[in-house]
Amino acid sequence: MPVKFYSFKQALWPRSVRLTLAEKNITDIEVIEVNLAAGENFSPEYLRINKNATVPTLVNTDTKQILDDSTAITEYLDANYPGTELYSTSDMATITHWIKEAHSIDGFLLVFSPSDFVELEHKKAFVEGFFEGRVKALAEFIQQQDTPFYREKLQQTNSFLVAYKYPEQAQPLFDLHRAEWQKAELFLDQLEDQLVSGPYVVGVKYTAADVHVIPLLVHLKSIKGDVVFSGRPNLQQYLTRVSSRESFKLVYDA
Ligand SMILES: N[C@@H](CCC(=O)N[C@@H](CS)C(=O)NCC(=O)O)C(=O)O
Repeated sequence: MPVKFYSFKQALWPRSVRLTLAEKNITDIEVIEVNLAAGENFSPEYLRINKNATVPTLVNTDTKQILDDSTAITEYLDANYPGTELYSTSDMATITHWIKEAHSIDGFLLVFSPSDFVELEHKKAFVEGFFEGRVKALAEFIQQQDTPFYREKLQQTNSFLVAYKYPEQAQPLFDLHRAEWQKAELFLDQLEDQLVSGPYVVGVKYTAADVHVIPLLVHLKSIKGDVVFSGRPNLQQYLTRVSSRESFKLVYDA
């Protein structure tokens, strides 16, 4: 298959692409798992197709086209494959607005940092386990090729690990987490208002805005639990509604 989709099942933004594939019933794309926990995204081979070392990436080996961002990929898939239209021109401005809003929240920071000592204890084993393979991979790649990018990634990873190892030094990470969570709460409040007219983000039609908002919503719920829905009944109903779709089941139950 000439089109290859580099993904990681547990990661946030590849899920927008996976929802798109499912909604449009696209099956002739090869899915390649890039294990972020093992630092596979930092390999020199992967950096050649995605200099940011992120998933998702879409590569068309026939045309040599490479897309290294989930928004660009969902746009491309919608424009180039038949099936349900996810970007309707009449709603484009609203769709683009909600996609941008969803991507302005730092899902990486929220999942890997704690907001306080209780969360720190709660997340410690998971974060240390996830980062272990990443640190090992980065150290190995640095030996092969000592680049500022690798050094920066290693330093960033270590700054998280230091906070878990020495909680008395964790306050700066608590502050970063709380500021980001405040931003996320604002996003959730705005989405709650937007969903008054529902049933989907942009109105009566399920669009690319849903394809990007849903993974963020599920991600935030997995980090913070039902507090995400506290005082936000529209959001709760929305998630119940979209989770009954086949695309959601394919992405989240598989
Ligand atoms: N703007 C990018 C963001 C992609 C992104 O941040 N992906 C995360 C996973 S959800 C990643 O690959 N992180 C790399 C890492 O953990 O080192 C997009 O929408 O594709």
